[in-house]
Amino acid sequence: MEYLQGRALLNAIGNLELTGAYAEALKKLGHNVEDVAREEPDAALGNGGLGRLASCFLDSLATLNYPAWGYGLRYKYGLFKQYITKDGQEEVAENWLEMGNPWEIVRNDVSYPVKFYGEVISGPEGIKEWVGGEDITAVAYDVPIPGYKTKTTINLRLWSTKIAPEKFDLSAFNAGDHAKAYSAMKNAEKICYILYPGDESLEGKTLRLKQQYTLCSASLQDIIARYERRSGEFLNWEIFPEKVAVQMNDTHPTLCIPELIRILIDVKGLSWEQAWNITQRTVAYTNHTVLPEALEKWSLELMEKLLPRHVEIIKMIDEELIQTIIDEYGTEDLDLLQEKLKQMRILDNIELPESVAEMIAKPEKSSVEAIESTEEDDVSDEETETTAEEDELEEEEIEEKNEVPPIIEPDPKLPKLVRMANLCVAGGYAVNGVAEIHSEIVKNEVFNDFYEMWPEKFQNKTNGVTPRRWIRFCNPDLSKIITKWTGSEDWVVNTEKLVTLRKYPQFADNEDLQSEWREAKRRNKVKVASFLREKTSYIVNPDAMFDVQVKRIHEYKRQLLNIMGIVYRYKKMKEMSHEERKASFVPRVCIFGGKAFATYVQAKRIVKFITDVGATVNHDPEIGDLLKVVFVPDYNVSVAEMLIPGSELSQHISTAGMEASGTSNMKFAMNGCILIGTLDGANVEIRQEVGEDNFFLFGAEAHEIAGLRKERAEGKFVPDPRFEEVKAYVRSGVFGPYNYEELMGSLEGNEGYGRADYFLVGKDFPSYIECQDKVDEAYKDQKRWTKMSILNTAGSYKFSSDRTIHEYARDIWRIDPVVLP
Ligand code: HBZ
Repeated sequence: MEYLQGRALLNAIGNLELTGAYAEALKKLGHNVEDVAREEPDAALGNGGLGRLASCFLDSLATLNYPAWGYGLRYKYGLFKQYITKDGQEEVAENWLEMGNPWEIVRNDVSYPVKFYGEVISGPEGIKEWVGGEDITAVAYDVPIPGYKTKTTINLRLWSTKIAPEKFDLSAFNAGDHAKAYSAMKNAEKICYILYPGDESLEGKTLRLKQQYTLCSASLQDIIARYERRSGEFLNWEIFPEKVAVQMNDTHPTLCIPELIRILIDVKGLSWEQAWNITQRTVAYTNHTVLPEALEKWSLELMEKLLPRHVEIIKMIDEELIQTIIDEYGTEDLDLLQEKLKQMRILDNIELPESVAEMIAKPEKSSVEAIESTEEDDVSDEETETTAEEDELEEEEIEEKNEVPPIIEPDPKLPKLVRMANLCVAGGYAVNGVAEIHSEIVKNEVFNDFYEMWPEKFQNKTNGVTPRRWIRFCNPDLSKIITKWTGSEDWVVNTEKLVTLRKYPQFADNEDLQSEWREAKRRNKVKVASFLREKTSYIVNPDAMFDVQVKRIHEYKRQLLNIMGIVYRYKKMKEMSHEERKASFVPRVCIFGGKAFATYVQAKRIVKFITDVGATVNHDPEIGDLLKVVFVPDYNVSVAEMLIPGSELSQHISTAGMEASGTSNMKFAMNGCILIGTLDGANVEIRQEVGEDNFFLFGAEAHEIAGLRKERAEGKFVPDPRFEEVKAYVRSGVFGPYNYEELMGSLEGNEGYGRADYFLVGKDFPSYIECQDKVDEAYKDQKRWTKMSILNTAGSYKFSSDRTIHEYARDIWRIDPVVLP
């Protein structure tokens, strides 16, 4: 559903090795290539890491000559533009297509019908037909994705929606009812109007479901049409899974599962058994989140209306799953079986199919029957003369012996839901997490019941990023140094070559390399400084340490921990004399960037807080260049390409266990930034690779979190006095008139403010600020810092998306590269 492509120009000419020639040609026309490149708007058809990962994967797929395509939607408006005003964040629609898009080719000859609503009718021989409803057309727009130093160019096929011409209500138009005539047209077009600005939060909207279904239906029809075309007279559905793999990027395209089944049965005439079997061998699922609120659940009622045939199919998959669970656990231990069904079923809060309900409710021979029959056998006339009291007693005894736990009854007060993640796990042949720690959590917590039943399905595929965009093109100065010291440009495709930079003693400690390295970083910092001045009018000193946290604003990512640490630093500075201050602190520019989901109130408060702290600190004459706090507006791929090369310290400080992987951590490490972070997501593996000495670690570990939250809930947590001091300071009003009560209260678990510091900012605060002292110490020794920086680049080789894609190709898709002659 998402591709966060950013700009295409420099990447395209870079991958085609035409940068020099293109720049020359432009020069003759009186233009500078960088200036021209800046005119291109970002293609922001994604929210954050998940969408950017898909774009990095496309670059690697093309570069490595794998036969693969991306499928997505051509949203007219991408991720919103962010403005920072005195009230915090404001959102404005992003009209990226306004000036036209030279990177797409519309394929008017490639279009498919997509249906919504309507009803299912049974034809002869049980053939189902989905009729009536709303019919739209999905048209293909192809975006070529050139690989690096290869002739392979793969395709990103984006669907745009319109009305089928015969569906235009000409008679309404002729009768003067233009509104009616246009409404079908508008309804079709608006499916692709806007990217849902989701990011780990859920909103079950009909339009979003329509988007998801449009993507799945058009893409599968396209894949199947191509399969049929290529099979010619040898069409054989049984080997479809050997030729096709569909990788679902999170649960957003889950409808691929019932849609593939629908096409195979209703259109191609296969049986249920064949279709279900083929689908289960074709589709695989990548999970990107452990947050329960981000696991998609759709209202059954809404789905039944919009996709009646798919709901029938989903119910059949649910029955298949129930049968598998019964086969696995038997009916002996009904408590266990019921628990498994409750956790694992696709349909939530919906009665069991009758056959199953009966099987569970009445074991082989019910105990009631057994008791009654023995009694009947040896009754004598006398014995039948029992009193009414005795009768009652007997009935109770019988009931007690017939102790069958009640079958999970649906709760009429709760909605009936379809759990998309469960559908993905049941329908897919592989399920993967995106970093080692995350994949363990997926197996042992999020999908533990499924893991116990199907351990062979579960895998890890640690994320990666493309070294083309994220070093070679965004950081030409550093690239030249790497090429010089590793002996060739080979590292751009074989990142293992970066390890050469570790060679001792010539390299990481080598004074020439070190000074070249520092100079490149400084030039990049100067660019950042001028960008900050242009966007925020704050003037920063390029000799200060550039300390950066850029990512979507979310409580679990803990921008709040960062800014509370900054407030602590500021307060300490204010308490010191000028001399003391200068001796104690390394000058820092603290840079934030990231978008908050428009209705995520707490995230928006955090943005407001950061900008307020900046407004106070940056104008404080006592502080001067010792501390600056800058919020970069409208963080996007292009801003990242400029900011990351000019950063020195980068923050990845999520509550342990909550960030699936993170991918900017990899980009920062590649560009010689040192990370401060928790043992979360890919941080764990980055630290392993770059070495413990070259990573600033702090905070509670994932396995401790549940215990810490419990302790907290029981009121046993004693906050650090330094944390109390910071909250009191914020409440005192130093940062302006805004009411910070709610924000500070959320860190205390005050009644009414909710979740008792659910993300454990207070708990990790002391170890965080102590770790920041170590950062200052390390930075004072520039030789040591530069060495750490070089070793981060050297140790980042594993985090190329080329490595990740090779692993998907080998372990999940089972495909080989296809090299063009
Ligand atoms: O996917 C991110 C994870 O938070 C991050 O840890 C990981 O590195 C990255 C790639 O695996 N998840 C997202 O970016 N998620 C979304 O952008 C999103 C978009 C729409 C939604 C839900 C989530 O409806």
